[in-house]
Amino acid sequence: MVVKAVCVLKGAGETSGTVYFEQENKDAPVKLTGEIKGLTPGLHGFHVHAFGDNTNGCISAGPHFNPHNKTHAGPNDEVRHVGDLGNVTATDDNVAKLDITDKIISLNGEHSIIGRTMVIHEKADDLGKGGNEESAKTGNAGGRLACGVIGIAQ
Ligand SMILES: [Cu+2]
Ligand SMILES: [Zn+2]
Repeated sequence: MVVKAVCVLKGAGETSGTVYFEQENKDAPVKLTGEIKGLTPGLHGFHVHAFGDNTNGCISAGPHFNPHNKTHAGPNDEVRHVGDLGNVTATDDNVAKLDITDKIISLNGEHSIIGRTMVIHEKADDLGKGGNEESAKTGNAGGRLACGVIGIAQ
């Protein structure tokens, strides 16, 4: 069983960060901690994308991790992509401190995010409530500022 995972976020610009994941048992929620710096103050979409591929930068990570072919939404919605973790908030010091607990992603089993990519976005995720086609796919979160592959940690 995987208990801890880690992801180092890097991009073409100034945004970078580290995300730590912890799951006490395979049915427990996953706790995310860590921080992302180099963000404009405010909300930024934060998702698990399908592929652990950064060959052409963050774009190679593909769409949101969505093994059940659902529509995009927020982390507290019943129908959502597995990878939909909503937004993180950067404060005036351009840093977002992560404190997320999620019951859908897992470090184990069919919802495992190991080997996939975390992406931090340019803009806020509208959580599927934007009223247009793109909202139901990406939440209109815009460009990919930084990303990293999620790996097993010690
Ligand atoms: Cu994303
Ligand atoms: Zn999504």
